[in-house]
Amino acid sequence: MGLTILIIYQMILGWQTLRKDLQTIYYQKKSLKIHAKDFESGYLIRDEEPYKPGANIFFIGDSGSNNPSRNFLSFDISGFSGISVTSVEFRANPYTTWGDASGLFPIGIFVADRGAVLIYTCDFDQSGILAGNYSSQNIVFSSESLRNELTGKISSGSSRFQIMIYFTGAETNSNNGWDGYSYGVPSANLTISYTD
Ligand SMILES: [Ca+2]
Repeated sequence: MGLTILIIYQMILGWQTLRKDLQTIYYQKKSLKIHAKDFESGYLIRDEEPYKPGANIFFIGDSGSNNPSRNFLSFDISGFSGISVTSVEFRANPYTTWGDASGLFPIGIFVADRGAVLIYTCDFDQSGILAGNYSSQNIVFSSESLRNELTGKISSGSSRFQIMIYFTGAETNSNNGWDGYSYGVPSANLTISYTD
């Protein structure tokens, strides 16, 4: 009797393991990597520089006139409907260092929504939802908030997922010099892990 129960128990265990393996294979995580779109991505400097379409760079820092920059990165998520995002990682690197921006950290990473358009000077004051703060210029960032915002944009059928990024510790270090980090727009990317 005891032996029969043991055999049945082990058969159930075996089936459960098999089922788990099958589930893992069937719902295997997939991932894709998308890069920020030129012409919808770049930087603005307050009261100073208008957006330069096609410049293909962005700059987290302050200017020689002590004005802060803000950066707008646009990702094309059209065609992603129906996927279930399990995680998303935002990366921006490598970078070029200008001056010393150590007093300006952290970097705030926000989700903003301008749509599939060029950047205008008035976008500088656009509001966004804070996805988190990051304390290195070598940005490898993920958060539950970022994932939730991306999920929301995909669910609502939005064609774009847009990130606004700038120093939030201090706007400027008031030293009349450029301090910060510049990046190529294509270096900004999202790795999206999902199931479908
Ligand atoms: Ca400065």
